[in-house]
Amino acid sequence: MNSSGSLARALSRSAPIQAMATHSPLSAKLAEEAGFDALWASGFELSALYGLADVSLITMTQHIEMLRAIARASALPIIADIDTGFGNAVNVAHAVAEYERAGAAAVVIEDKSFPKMTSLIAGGRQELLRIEEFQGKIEAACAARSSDDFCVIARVEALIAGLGQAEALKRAQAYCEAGADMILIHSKQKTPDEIEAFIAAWDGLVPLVLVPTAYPQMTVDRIAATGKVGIVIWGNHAIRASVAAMQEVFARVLADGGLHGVEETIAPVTEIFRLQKMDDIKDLEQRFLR
Ligand code: SPV
Ligand code: MG
Repeated sequence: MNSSGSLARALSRSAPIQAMATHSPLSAKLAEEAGFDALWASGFELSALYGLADVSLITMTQHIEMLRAIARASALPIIADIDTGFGNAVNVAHAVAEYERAGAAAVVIEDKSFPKMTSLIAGGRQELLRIEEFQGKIEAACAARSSDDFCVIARVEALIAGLGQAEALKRAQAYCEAGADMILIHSKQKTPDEIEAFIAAWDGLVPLVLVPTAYPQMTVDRIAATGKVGIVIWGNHAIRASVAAMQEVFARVLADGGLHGVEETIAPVTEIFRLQKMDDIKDLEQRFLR
C-alpha cells in the first residue's frame, strides 16, 4: 500500500473529489491545509518550476523524486501526471510500478505520442497514438500495479487535437475496454460547452475526470450536477498563484527601494517556521543536544 491516501476511498463520496495542482512538498502542504481532497502532481507545474516547457523535457526521475518528497509531506492521495508514460507499453509498466512504490495513488496517462506537446497552447502540434497502441499501454499499466486501490486514469486528448466529439467518445470507450478505471477528458475550449456535450453523451460506465483550466466558469456544483464526474483537477493553480505573487512582490521591492511596502502583504517568517515544523526541531534539540 502506498504511503499517501487511497483515491478509491476518497472517490466513494457522492461529490467529485477536488485535486489541487502541486509542484513541491510546500505547495502540497498548503493544498492539504486549505482542505483539498487530493493532489495533482502536474507535469506542467514541475516543468515550469524548472523554467522549462511542458513538452516531455523533464525526466521520470525528476518527476518521481518530487512525488516522493510530496508523499512524505502530505497524507493526501497523489494523482501522478505521467504524460505519455515515458515511451511505449513496456515503459508504462515500469513507470506504474515505480510510481506506485513512490507513493502515488493514481496515474494519468495521455494518448499522445512522445514527445508530447503541452495541451493548452494555441495551435500546438497534437499527435495522438493509434487506439490499439494506447489500449496496450493502459493494459500494461493495469497489469503493473500491485494494489487494486491504485487507479489507472486514461486521458483522452482528441478534443485538444481538434478531432471532435465522436473520436473522443470512441477513444474513451476503447480505453475503458482496456481496463481504465477513469477517463480524463481534456478540452481547451474557453467555455464548458464542449465538455458538457461529452459528459451528456458519456454512458457513465466509469467516472470522468475534468481539468477545467480553460473554462473556469465550470464550478464544482455544476460538475457535481452531471453525476458522471469523479474528480475535478485544478490543473496549474499552484504555480500560477506563486508566479503572480512573486511578480508583484519583486516589482514592489524594486519600485519602493526596500521591503517596507511588501512586509504586510507576504507571509511572515513565523509562518514559514510553522510550515518547516521548527517546533519539532526545538524539541529534538531539547531532548538530544548535550
Ligand atoms: C498538467 O497540469 O500537467 C496537465 C494539465 O497535464 S494541462 O497542462 O492543462 O494539460
Ligand atoms: Mg501534464
